[in-house]
Amino acid sequence: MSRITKFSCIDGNTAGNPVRLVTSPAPNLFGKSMMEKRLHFIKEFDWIRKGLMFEPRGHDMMSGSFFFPPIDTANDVSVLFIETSGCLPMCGHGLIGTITILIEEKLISPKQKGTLRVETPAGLIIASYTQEAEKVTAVKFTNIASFLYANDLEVEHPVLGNLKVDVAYGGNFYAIVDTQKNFKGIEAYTAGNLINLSIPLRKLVNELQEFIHPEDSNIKGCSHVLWAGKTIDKKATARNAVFYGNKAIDRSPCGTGTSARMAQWFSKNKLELGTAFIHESIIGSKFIGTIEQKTTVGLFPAILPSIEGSAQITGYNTILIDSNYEYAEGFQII
Ligand code: PYC
Repeated sequence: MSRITKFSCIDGNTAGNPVRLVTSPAPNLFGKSMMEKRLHFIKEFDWIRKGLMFEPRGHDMMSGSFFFPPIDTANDVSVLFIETSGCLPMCGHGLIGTITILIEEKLISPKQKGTLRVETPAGLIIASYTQEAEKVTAVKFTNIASFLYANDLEVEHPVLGNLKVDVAYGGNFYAIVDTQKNFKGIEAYTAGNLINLSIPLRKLVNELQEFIHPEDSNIKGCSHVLWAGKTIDKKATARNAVFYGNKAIDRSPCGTGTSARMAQWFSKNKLELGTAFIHESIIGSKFIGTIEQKTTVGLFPAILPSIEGSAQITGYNTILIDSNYEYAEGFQII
């Protein structure tokens, strides 16, 4: 029997990267936290993610979210991130886009205008937004605690040769490749080159050691690769291209990547509390990061980074998933 599910979505874009907010229907998820609800979604409802993110309804970079009433009534909303790469514990560009759409479309009523307490699988995030008339012009959120997890790992990359790599956590684990003898910086490579270089690098890094969040073992594995390079704008602090999933290069500066990068710089005394970290993406779009506070995660010295950026609604989209269609769960060409 064929079952057709009709999803109402609002599409947006944060600094170049897509955000598809599903406004209905949302699956009924069980769990005492968003992490538990995320696990329920992955077990029973992953067909929705695949159908809405991959071709023919999405594309290699597609990214989106669902929103739900908060689990703790002191908060405003809870958010589940869906991407071609899976259900990320946290997604910075996704959160900026989701908040912009929720507020501009009046889909939620914040308890306190201008502030939102958002439950995500990675933890509680406090965000603020500014609005001019109906338009949300900026969203700033204080991310979960971010920290450098491993320093100076050495890998023998099949194309680049010997590379030194740090791994930091900013909501996802990032292998960070700074410009060095065997890596000339992102300006010397195409996006396609960076995808091809990332796939073996991520595999090699994960073979070297395990990456497990000290306070939540559901968060494990180095899923993202952050390649560094020269800034385009002289006012920017740093530039990066983040690889994730099987074929995605983030068009935005990447919120969780920027958080991981700030944690790495902080632990190397390259960035101080309160100093603006203007992070550029592969297309030159920007987020402003700031280290708001020092903290610890398990035995790791850590920071609470804030990320500021803006997003734009690009369209209203009604999407059908017919369970009988051979591409109900989409496809990806690798
Ligand atoms: O902004 O955190 C982010 C993100 C993760 C993957 C793509 N964007």
